[in-house]
Amino acid sequence: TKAAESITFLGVKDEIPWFPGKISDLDKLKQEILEAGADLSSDHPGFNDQEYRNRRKQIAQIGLNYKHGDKIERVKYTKEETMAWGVIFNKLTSMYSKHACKEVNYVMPMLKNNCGYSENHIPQLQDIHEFLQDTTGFRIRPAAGLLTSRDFLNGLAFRVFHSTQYIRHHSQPLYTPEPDVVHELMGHVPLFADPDFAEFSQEIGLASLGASDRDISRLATLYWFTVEFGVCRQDGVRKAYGAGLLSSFGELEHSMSDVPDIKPFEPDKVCEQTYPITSFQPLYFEAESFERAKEQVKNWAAHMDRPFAVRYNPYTNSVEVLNHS
Ligand code: TIH
Ligand code: FE2
Repeated sequence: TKAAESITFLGVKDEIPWFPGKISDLDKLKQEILEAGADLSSDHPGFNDQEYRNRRKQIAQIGLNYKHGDKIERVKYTKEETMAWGVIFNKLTSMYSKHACKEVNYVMPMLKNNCGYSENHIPQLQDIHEFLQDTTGFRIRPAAGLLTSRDFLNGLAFRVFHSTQYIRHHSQPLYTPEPDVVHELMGHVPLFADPDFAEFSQEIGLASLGASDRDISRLATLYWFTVEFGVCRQDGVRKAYGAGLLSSFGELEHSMSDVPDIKPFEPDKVCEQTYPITSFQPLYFEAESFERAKEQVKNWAAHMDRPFAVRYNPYTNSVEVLNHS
């Protein structure tokens, strides 16, 4: 990430970090393809599998070449990859009726009908992109690898979701510490088709534009405890809406048990909470509804240390900067 927090010197605010002003500016974001040691650390199941590592490099190339407006290249997934998907797909969908929020259960049949979701087929990003365009206007961009929190959140301001395209190593389908196509397609995609959730996600994105490093880290934490690991209460019962829960049958079960701590979703507290990234979460925050959570995040963002406000122009897919002093 670029600059430090904005500093006031002789009354002049400067050092506002660069941010994308129009949707095609997202082509300028740097995507890291991490090499072993960074992404595939030695305890990763793919670390010693040279074939797996080459495969990931090959798929990452699609993200590296991608420019705004391109069609997303289709991946010819192997038999082994499709089988791994099928095992997880069946297990997860069998748990959704009981543990997933109602929005996910409403959208799943549409994904089967429109995007080829099935146990025998790994859905393609381009088909999902077209479906989301028709439902909430969300877009998918294939990502070569990890983006910084700032870049990733900035994408959400434009209703753009950066998605990985490779699949987890088949030896450990239950849980993986990094995003993969199962996590994106089972975890994130259903909710990006929900209008309230789409707005909620964009709200976090807009708050991240030109934010200080400190606020970016707070927003990334808010994102973590909602979009990734959020639970909510529906008809008096705890349900999962976080993608990290919906894509991991190990953690989905864990989050619905009485093992973890559950606290109410309050942005002021949530944004300062620390969390582990390679194991099940010991604590989840429970939202009342996406609509309410969106209002809460909006109010929180209004008090951020940022010398301007932004407004999204959906006709031009660009950001208007307001009252910049
Ligand atoms: N742990 C999730 C899974 O096994 O599907 C993946 C991730 C969630 C959040 C970051 S990576
Ligand atoms: Fe995710």
